[in-house]
Amino acid sequence: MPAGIRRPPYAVEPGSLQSALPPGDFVERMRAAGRAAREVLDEVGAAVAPGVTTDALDRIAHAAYLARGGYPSTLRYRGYPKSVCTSVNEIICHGIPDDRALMAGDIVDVDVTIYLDGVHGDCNATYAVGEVSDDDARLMSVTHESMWRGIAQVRGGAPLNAIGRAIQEHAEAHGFGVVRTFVGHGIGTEFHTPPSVPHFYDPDADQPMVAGSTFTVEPMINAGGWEVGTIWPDGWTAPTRDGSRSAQYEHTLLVTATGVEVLTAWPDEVERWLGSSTSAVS
Ligand code: EYF
Ligand code: CO
Ligand code: CO
Repeated sequence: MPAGIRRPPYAVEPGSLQSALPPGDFVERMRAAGRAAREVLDEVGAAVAPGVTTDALDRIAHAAYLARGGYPSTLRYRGYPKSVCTSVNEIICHGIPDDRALMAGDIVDVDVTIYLDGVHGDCNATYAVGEVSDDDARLMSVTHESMWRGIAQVRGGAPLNAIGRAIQEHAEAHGFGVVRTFVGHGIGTEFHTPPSVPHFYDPDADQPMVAGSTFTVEPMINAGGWEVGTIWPDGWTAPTRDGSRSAQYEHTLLVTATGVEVLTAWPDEVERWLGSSTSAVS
């Protein structure tokens, strides 16, 4: 890790010092982190192909973070050992990159988080490795649609649980299970803060969304049941209980008085999924 890269507190060597944060508006810094995270995700996603190892994807991501002056937020976060999560097939989330080569017909979620100028930007997407089955293609497209239906509920003053209600309704209408154990999260100067953002309808999560706040929406949707199986002995990798495949997409959002700014989406995506009333990175 080059000396000039600012680290989050959990990755600072004991006894070492970092220079003061440069001044800058929080929202502007979140926009820059969101954009950088998305650039890294696109770079890694473009490298997904049969024969490529998830370690190779991790190396591409690591270099891409540093090239933007950012730190890979997951590296050393609660002891996590890599710069991205790569979750293949029945793995729901937090898969650790390794030397296994991806095979045609696999699906792989790549989850990227960058720490840039003192704030985190977090996004992920599931990629087809070569040609995938119609069932897997449907799982991926319904999961992606579900995420956008959830994002469309975001507006200052609206109840937080409107997000999960919209996601669950769409996913279950297609016969899929919505993971409950892992949820979206507040994000900013820290990687994970309140609120927890359930991707299913939680009647207790009815607090109003606050304009100016930033959080993620990152539904994990299983082709079968919603349950998480036993975490692997590595302590991180979370599979589906029934072995069915799982897909995920994630964006970092800024709540506005009238809607949402999707900090990790390109403008054409926002236009396609939300219409022109809300903005994105440009
Ligand atoms: C059993 C961690 C993993 N936590 C969250 C730590 O928000 C994330 N992705 O969008 C996210 C990514 C990672 C992460 C990578 C490592 N962790 C903590 C507790 C349990 C766990 O997995
Ligand atoms: Co993420
Ligand atoms: Co996240």
